[in-house]
Amino acid sequence: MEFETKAIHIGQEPDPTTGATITPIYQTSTFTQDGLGKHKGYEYSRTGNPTRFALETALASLENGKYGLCFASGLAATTTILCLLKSGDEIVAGDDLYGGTIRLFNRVFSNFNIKTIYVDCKDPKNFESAITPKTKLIWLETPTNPMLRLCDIKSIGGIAKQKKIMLCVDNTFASPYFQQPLDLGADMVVHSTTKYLGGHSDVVGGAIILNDKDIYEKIKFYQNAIGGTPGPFDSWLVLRGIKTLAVRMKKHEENAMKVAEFLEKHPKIKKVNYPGLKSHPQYELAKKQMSGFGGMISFEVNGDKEATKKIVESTELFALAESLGGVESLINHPFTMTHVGVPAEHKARLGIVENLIRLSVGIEDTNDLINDLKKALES
Ligand code: P1T
Repeated sequence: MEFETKAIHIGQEPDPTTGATITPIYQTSTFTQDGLGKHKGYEYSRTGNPTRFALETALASLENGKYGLCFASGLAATTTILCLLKSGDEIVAGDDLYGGTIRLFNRVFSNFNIKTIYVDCKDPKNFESAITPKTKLIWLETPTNPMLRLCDIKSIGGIAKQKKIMLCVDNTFASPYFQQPLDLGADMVVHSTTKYLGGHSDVVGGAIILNDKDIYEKIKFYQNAIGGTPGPFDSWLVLRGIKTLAVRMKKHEENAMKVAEFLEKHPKIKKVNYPGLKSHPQYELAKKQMSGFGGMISFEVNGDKEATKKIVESTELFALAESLGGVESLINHPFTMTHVGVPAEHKARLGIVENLIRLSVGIEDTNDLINDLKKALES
């Protein structure tokens, strides 16, 4: 079955009790049992809920995975994976990650004596060199937030397998429509479903998809034991979102490509980061491991913080907001917004400078978006 069909049908068969074509929102915290030890598969909604289960099943199929597990946010999903580790263990992570993920590694899990070593994510050899006998997990995002760099999943997956270390890929930026990390050798995929999967900026959620039964059993235990699960309505919103993921991603990409080309030619722009541009240093890798380049762009403006501030405050269609992946276009200043908590030297090393702007290109009319940016750049 092809991606578009799976997104609409897998896990979403007509409701067995009523025939409802669309998966109902089972807005209940608990399930009445027929007798002691006799129930219809559900007991309590933290442990399991039919609307959430439909979403978990659908997401597993979209990532070509056997198992899916959903969470109340992307960070709740990440937290649950990190609970597989023990005090003294180490994580080797790509250096360019969502600021909240870095905050979780540096300021929460470090308190439990779990150390994260960040490496330049562009070269797989850097992951290999940083591995020690204590390394239990390799963590990466690709494309990265906000620099749009790539990590070679297949090569890093080979290193992880050889060293018997788990590899987790945050696939939020590409979405499963453009990239399927499990097929490239990752052990786990994590998503902020808040983004492209939900697709409408109206829900916060997360997911983990994987193939290994033992790791699945452990994470499922932690999902219930820790309790960072999404409610039925939030699960339903993401389920509705993924039905149109394929058509949305095509338009996000079409718009982003044209916006990136426009920005690259503009005299006020110093540098554009978009994996679909031939000028991107990892363009060949992008073509190899992704089936499309996505809707995220970042760029450096010629000029100082004030010039940058003026641009992000002048767009009318691009809303100045955190988050990404919704149908509407957003503009973000990583230095003071999404990546504000990243230590200064870490930001400097990555190039998260004061004149860096990030765009989540929506699915509005292409020319309207370009005109909006043109006006803001000339303001
Ligand atoms: O916000 P939440 O659903 O908890 O997801 C966290 C997260 C995880 N991974 C990536 C790649 C992300 O981009 C995010 C959240 N990012 C933003 C809010 C942002 O504006 O970049």
